[in-house]
Amino acid sequence: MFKDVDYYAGDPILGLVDKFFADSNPNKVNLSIGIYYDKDSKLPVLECVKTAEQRIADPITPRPYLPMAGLLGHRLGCQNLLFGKDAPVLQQGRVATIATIGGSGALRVGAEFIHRWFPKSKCYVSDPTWGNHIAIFEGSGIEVGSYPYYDKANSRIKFDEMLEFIEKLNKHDVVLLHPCCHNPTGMDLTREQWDKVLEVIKQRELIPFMDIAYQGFGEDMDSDAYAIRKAVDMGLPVFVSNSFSKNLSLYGERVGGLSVVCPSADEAERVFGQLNFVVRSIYSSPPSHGGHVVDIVMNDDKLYQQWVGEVYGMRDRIKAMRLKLKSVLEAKLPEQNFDYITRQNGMFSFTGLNPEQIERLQSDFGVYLISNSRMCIAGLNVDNIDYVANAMVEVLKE
Ligand code: KET
Repeated sequence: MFKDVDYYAGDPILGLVDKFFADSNPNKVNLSIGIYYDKDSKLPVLECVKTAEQRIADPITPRPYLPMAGLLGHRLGCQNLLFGKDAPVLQQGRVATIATIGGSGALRVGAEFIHRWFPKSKCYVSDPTWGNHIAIFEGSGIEVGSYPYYDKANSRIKFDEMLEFIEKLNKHDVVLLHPCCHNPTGMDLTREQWDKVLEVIKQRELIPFMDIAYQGFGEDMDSDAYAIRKAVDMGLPVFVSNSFSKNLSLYGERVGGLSVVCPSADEAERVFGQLNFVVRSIYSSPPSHGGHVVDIVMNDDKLYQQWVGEVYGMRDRIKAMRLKLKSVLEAKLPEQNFDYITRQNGMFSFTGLNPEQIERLQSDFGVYLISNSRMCIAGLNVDNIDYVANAMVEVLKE
């Protein structure tokens, strides 16, 4: 009966994690998936999350279904974080926000909504982008194309080409953007460049879809949301998918949000209703545990401040690892340029290593990078960084 069902080739990121765990090399280092590990290679449980968990556990309360849109406190937490606490757009009731199953769920619900209400729209993602962007939008029946973004040979953003490409898109086409910590390149637009891109988006009446999965890991919570807030200030309609997987270290709880900024409160109400309908028809309502954690941390001033501090601690450790990796590589291969490592933001470094070099890192050293040459810097620590740097030197020196 299922003989015609194709085998699944596996996911390029999640498949590599399985391979890593099956590897018997005692020195192996996982620099594949975008997960932050602490200085001891452990997945951290944030202190603010521990406090929230204690509040949830004592006393243990019944678990009714949540509303389709999730907990109000979760939704408000997303809004304040993305748009700023006192943002006029929030006071005007122009943002429709639902809690979602991670950033992935937000993207999918947004894509389903777009497919239903803007059936002619195509979606354009950066070349390269997080691979699942393409699968999620195509899975919703949307045609996906890509806009020029990164010049691998010169480790720079192809800004002029990007702008020129976007200028030719059709009304209501979707442009998927990474407001901070671009995945996989780590190379972000400057504020000046954002202003220009958003101006073209406005002129062409395109739909910006901002996917923010690393807020707080770039510069700071507010600066990382620059593109989102600027688009709002310019009066654009905006879709924002946000993830708490990384910045709350709550990967398995699947917490995120989808916000749609609308021209009026009435439109926001309509959109909110249709987002609820999409949710109802896919998974009905989100799970409650992670939602309660988000609600508690985002809406308790003390815990919120503690959280921000903890995110900046993760951010700073990643930045320190970038500096260290760069200095070790420069010392050993002085004729090569490693400036790109500290010019990139967030968890990832796009190393530009070729497929053979990536394969050798894996087979000879147990060092796992994604096949597109992306390295998760958040997997480095003082104990493994010299080993990784030396392995890189070995594959780079030929
Ligand atoms: N957007 C981006 C840009 C992103 O990098 C991820 C996850 C997500 C959305 C999904 O977020 P979540 O809340 O987990 O649904 N990226 C890492 C993990 C993965 O591939 O699933 C990664 O790139 O390694």
